[in-house]
Amino acid sequence: MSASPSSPPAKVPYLRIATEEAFCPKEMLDIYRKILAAPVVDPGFLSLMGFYMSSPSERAQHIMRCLVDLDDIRIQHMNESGIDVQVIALTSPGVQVMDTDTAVSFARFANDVLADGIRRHPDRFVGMTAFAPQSPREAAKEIQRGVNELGMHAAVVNSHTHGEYLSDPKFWEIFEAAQALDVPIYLHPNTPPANMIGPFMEAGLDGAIYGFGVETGLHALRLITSGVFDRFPKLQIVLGHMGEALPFWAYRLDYMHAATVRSKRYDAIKPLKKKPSDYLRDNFHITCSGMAWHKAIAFTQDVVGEDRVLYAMDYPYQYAIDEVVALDGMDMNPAAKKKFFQTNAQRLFKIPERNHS
Ligand code: 1DF
Ligand code: MN
Repeated sequence: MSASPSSPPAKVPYLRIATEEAFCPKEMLDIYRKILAAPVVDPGFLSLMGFYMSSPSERAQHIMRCLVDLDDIRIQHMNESGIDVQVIALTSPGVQVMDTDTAVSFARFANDVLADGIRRHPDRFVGMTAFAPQSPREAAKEIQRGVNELGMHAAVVNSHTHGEYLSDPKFWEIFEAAQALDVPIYLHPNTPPANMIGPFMEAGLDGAIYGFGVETGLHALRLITSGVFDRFPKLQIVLGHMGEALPFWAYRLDYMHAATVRSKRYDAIKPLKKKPSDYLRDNFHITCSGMAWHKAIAFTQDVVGEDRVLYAMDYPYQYAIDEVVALDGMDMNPAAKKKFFQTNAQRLFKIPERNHS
């Protein structure tokens, strides 16, 4: 399957840095197979990876081939789609569906595999470190190792872990580590947890079409309302998929948050130092993964500022050369377009000059 372009991407006066790109060590598939064969399986995981790992469809087979490759296939696709640099993360749900011990050790293994790939292609790949929220202490240590020893430029988490959200203070040493290292955390989607997924599944809406966005937007909002950013004011969270729709919600979130605080309706909705939308502007960066849509990009730039909106392809799940061409052609001033494709990513992920291909 190829992303048949109407015309190939042209030479452009900016680098194209794609910031939500996935990989999967083939060893992770062995662990996933065991989890999928257990008597009780998380329904979202079964729906997502149960599908990709067993479907004979051309799309699933193609995605599986691309996911496990950190060499020729990936570089060829990057060349064909005009992507100069991929910022790569362990694919969702990563280690978060594993038991604690397996998750802790496999996060290390996966980070080593990615670091090896980056060593082979230092001009083309930038890495995010995976970690196991199941053990916040080990997670913080692995983020430190990933950044300090493996040269990773961010950390990645795939939304909930066994139904738990990082708004719970028991996870906050993860944020403490990221803030201290000055690396962003990419809050990537996962399928909704078991106690939420039913009505999504029966309608076939639990995956990337909608359930991902509802689950991950909820997670980001929980971070805001729980006071994570009052406690860690420098922390930067990256959201894909145009901010999982939160920019569109900004006005109502501000109004209803203030009204709810005033009426003391919920213990969980407490006064914050700033409005919810202020945290979106100060503590989030937003990528357009899966949303190659100029109007949505322009709206988001308007809400959070053009320094905080970045390009992402979501390779290999949305390997679409036409979308690169469409985004190159956006009616956006050249300075803003270069920020979007290149310089915002270079600044946020601290991508060095050597990555210029
Ligand atoms: C899908 C989409 C799968 C995204 C992903 O990881 C993923 C999909 C398993 O289409 O099933 O990262 N995405 O971010 O949109
Ligand atoms: Mn993705």
